[in-house]
Amino acid sequence: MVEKSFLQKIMKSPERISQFGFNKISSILKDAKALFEEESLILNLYAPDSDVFVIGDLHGNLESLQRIHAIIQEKNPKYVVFLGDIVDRGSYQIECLGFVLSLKILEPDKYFILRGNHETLQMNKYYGFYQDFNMRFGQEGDFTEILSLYNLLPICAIINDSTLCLHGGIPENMEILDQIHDLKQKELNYNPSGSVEEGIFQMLWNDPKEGLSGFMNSFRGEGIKFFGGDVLGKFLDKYELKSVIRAHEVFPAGYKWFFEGRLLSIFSSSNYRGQGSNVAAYARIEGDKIFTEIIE
Ligand SMILES: [Mn+2]
Repeated sequence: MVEKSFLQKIMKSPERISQFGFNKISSILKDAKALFEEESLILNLYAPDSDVFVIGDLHGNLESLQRIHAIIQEKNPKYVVFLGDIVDRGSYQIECLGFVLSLKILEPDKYFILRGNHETLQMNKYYGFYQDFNMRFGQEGDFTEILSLYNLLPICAIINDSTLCLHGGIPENMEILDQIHDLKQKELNYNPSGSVEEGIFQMLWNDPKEGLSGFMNSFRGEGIKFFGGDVLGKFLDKYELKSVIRAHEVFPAGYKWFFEGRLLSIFSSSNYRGQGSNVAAYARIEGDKIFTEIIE
């Protein structure tokens, strides 16, 4: 077990995390994995009388994460759900991952971390976390410990039996929530059409598109789809849900509503495409209602 005082030190000065060496990171990963092993791929969280915060992509933006943390300290929601894409791209990737995992270990019943499309080896090799990690920890670093953590992360969370939270969107495989209900872990290396893996893959990658009926191929790559309001409606009806909160796309205001308020897209890393390009936002759930909050 990693000492609480060490986790608190990381929360206080996360920029120092890689100075402590990989052994310390490894002990954090181990403790976090023990917690994720207890969670299913679908989380069910109930907080009818208090707030739930939902946080979008961070992509190594430590400043945004620290601002969010200050707001959490002040407002004290019952649960905080991160929608994934903690790493890649930004300057403080291992710092953000270490910070978020420290939150989880210190308060496991308050903080929940879902998997994003960047919580995979392929994306980390393409967008920098793999190289950044190896540069910082050299020979002693073992990236497989990061990958095994990814495979334990939940895919979605249902808040108050009403709001589905996930990174990307609705998959073509409408049975997916029934199929993954009792699963605790899933490697995402193989995704033939119609499989559970393909369904999860699309939940991490798909994007909403106004005016579209059904699904259509996305420019993002093979197997990735846009989904329209009609299929979102079918999915919500099937599982008796009211709305979706997702991340995965940046908007200047930090958020965007789709499909007459049935889907909210949020992004929690500010200045993602350079200074002034976007503000960061998060979602606040109160019962079955969703509000957007700006971080700065
Ligand atoms: Mn993403």
